[in-house]
Amino acid sequence: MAVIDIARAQQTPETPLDVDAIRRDFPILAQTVNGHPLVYLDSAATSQKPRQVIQALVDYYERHNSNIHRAAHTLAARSTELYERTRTRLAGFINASGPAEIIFTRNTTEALNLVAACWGGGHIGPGDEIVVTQMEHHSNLVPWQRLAEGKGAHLKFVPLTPTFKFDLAAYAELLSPRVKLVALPHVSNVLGTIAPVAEVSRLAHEVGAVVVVDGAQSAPHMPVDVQALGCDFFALSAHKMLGPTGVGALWGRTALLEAMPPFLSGGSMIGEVQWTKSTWAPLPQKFEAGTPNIADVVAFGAAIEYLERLGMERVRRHEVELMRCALGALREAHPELTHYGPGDLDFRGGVLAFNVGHGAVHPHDVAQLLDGQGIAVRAGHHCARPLHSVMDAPSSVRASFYVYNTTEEVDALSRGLDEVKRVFRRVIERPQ
Ligand code: 7TS
Repeated sequence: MAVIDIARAQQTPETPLDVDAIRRDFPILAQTVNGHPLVYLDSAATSQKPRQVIQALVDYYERHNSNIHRAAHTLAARSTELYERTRTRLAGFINASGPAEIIFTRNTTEALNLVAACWGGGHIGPGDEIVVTQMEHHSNLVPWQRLAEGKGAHLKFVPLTPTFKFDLAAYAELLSPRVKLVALPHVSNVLGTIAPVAEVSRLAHEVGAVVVVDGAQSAPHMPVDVQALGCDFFALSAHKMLGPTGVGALWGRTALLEAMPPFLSGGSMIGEVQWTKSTWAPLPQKFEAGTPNIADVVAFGAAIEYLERLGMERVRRHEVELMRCALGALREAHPELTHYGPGDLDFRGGVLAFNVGHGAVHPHDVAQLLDGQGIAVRAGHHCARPLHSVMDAPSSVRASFYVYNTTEEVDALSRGLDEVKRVFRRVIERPQ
């Protein structure tokens, strides 16, 4: 008999998340740090994991562990089925055409490197152009730098508008038949800027370029539909979306993936092997050489299931409300902060980067004082060094929100910044 989840059946995208119930699923949050309740505001670096994901990992090792796609025994069949179930679930989660379009990797970084090596290797030549943005994480910049350097191609950068949005008009100006590839983050890990990917894809396709989306900061936080986005490749990391570390995925269009050579080679990715030559397995095995991270892929399935149960529209709404609350509270109580990122929340994910006293207080000092109050934020360049030159700051403090964060935690951040202001009062008040 089907079990009807009444709470879920009554849930609409407007129903707020039950954050108290969610927090009970995250054992790590129920601790004190430096004598204060932990306030975890670093989910853009990595999210915490619910019991359901941790339990899936334990269950896998206690009951199912075996290598996949090989032996005929029961455990092997079961672990293969569990591993492939995550692929199917992820395909549904991002609306891929089918599970064969999902390639498991170690993380977003590896997924992007796969595209650079296997698509870029065959399609980029001397004089070609690769368009990226000014807000790249290094993972969506360095692989394209290396590809361009190796092939005699050129990188072009889409600028940001003065309000830290993706400059669509400047992007359109950069496009020409020389552009073979456009790579961009769906959501910036520093500014929170949401890029207009559907429009970017449409314009890129008009000049025959493929579009690679770094979805590390969007897939965890908002509904993602790769068909609606119109892109050609989409990369993500499980560890930022309630799943374990060590697993990521690349989605690509079937025709593109089929035409690409393998990334790594060896076991599991072959069709026929002779002494001097081999053929390749069909998708997706062609891109999954060797024994993959089976247990973590299985547990990633539990993370996707958890997010699906919450509903991604509700996740997005929750973060918009937290951002609204945070920007309001901090602007009022802390005029000494410089904020980076769009003020318009329709164009902004749950990422809040700032500096104190125009950067007079070093971000590491801010983070350390906040840590003393149990508040975890990240300080530094957040793997986006060139972007910081556009922000006119060598580094910044970043608070980032997720499903388990509360408005009380936003208040705690504001109180924590009171302490920063108290300690550094003289530095902050010094004329710039
Ligand atoms: N792209 C973006 C936009 C990211 O935010 C990150 C990780 C990556 C790519 C790379 O992901 P990985 O899983 O391959 O490492 N961002 C961060 C961050 O902002 N703080 O720590 C990691």
